[in-house]
Amino acid sequence: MGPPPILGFAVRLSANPVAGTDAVPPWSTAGRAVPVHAESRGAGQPHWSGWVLTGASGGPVLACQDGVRVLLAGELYHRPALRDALGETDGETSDAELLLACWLRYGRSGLRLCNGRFAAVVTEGQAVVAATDHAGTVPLYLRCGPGGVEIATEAKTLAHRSGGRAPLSLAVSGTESAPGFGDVRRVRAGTAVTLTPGSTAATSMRTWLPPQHRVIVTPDDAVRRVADTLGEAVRTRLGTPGGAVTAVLSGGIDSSSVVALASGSNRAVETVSLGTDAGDEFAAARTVAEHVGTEHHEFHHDSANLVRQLPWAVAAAEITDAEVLEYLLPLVVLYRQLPGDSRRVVTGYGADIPLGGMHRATERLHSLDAVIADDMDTFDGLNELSPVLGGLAGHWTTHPFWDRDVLELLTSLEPGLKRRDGRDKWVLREAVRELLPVATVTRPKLGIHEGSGASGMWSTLLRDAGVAPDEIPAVKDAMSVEIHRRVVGEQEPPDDVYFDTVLHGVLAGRTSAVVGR
Ligand code: IOT
Ligand code: MG
Repeated sequence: MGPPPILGFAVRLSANPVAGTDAVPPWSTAGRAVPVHAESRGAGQPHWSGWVLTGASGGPVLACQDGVRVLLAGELYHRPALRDALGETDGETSDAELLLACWLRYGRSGLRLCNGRFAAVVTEGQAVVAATDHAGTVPLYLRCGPGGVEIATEAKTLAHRSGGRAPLSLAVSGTESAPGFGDVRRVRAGTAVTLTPGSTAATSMRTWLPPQHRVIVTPDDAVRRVADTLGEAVRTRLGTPGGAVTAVLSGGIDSSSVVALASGSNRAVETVSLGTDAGDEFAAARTVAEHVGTEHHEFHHDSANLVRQLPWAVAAAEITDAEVLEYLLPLVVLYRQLPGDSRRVVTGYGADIPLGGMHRATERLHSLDAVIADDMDTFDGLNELSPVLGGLAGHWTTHPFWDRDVLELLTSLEPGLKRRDGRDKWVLREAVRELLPVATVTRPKLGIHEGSGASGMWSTLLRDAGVAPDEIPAVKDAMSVEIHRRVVGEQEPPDDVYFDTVLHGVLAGRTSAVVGR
């Protein structure tokens, strides 16, 4: 199994039937667009229209029963347990059908049961519910208007339709305004928003919150729990038995753990690493690939050319945060370079957030936990785990460290299990010690933006254009905002947006702002 049946959607739910079908939305995800159309069956039920993006072939787009309709992009990861709880005996049930069964039994609360990587729309009676998974790993956007409510997995498909309309100043419960648009709202992580077409009134329900408490368990117990929970999360992300899996491997402890656990499931795993003239981690990745026995490939890239692909990263992530874009850019470049399409890709992304891995200089435990709590409070909206990052090259990515059970466990472990014996991410390193070479288990963290030279090269290009060192962060931010305006707001193809043109435009704007002051 490669990608799941549905990768994304842009649908409209309206009180009155909609004539005809709009043009295919300008999404970045590669896939086949299939129209969705479902007429109301009375009782004020909304009409559905719009498009879904399919990866694999076949299958109905909407799951329907007893007046409830479910659209689900992405996938669930605890199907056997969910099937048991629902008394489902049919092993072939699709994830949309499982969510439907869950809804019929538990109502909206059924969303609280789901551990997956998904965005969903459910209609029942007059109500329209837009829901994200626990961590909002499939971004979900909506816009309410007099004609109904539009819901989509890419903001640009809604910006496309706003046609310069004045922003509505409404604050829909459970949503935040999406960067760059007045009237497009992003559904928060772990949230289900209930709306009625034609009305701006909404209610929201949280389906998950990051744990605030910390648990004390013995080191042995913690190590065992991490090994079991992470092993299960990797196993459930590998797709159908025998299917091919690709892992993006840096040779750091996070991605190496995923590779070792994936290979342990009797699975042929292909590992891929990206490096540039400005830096690479090839030797570390090769050590792991040889130890575990994967088919391994290295992708060499020119660092200046890598940075010039920034518009692709902005189009995929739909964010304006330059620091986060530096993390995502090398991955987007790597996904675009992978031969073939429809790969199932596992990553080690996100492990550093609950384990405090980005804060290796933080000496004292009490501040380690403070930064972990802060990172767990602020991830929402950064879209670091968005499927569009790989989806623009036709691949489906999934992130075992942000599995609901793994994330909850790692976040809640007391910080002394994360920093221990002078080592960061101690509990994870111990959990996979037997599976990996000693050099990998003890290897200090190197961020992807450092390892690939992406952030250094972006700075170099700015310095070469005359930007003073203390101005670099502000110029990176301004460039990100301008690229976002063009590729998301105006839906320009990323290849039509030149890095150097944007840079010179930003610098000219800054000069005139200073002169005009
Ligand atoms: P890093 O942890 O270095 O990389 C994330 C994942 O990208 C790795 O686990 C690996 O699967 C893949 N990867 C990294 N480098 C390469 C490479 N050269 N070739 C192939 N694959 C590679 C930033 C970071 O340091 O990435 N990510 C942090 C979180 C950032 C902070 N965000 C936040 N506070 N909201 C992380 O937790 O992964
Ligand atoms: Mg990492």
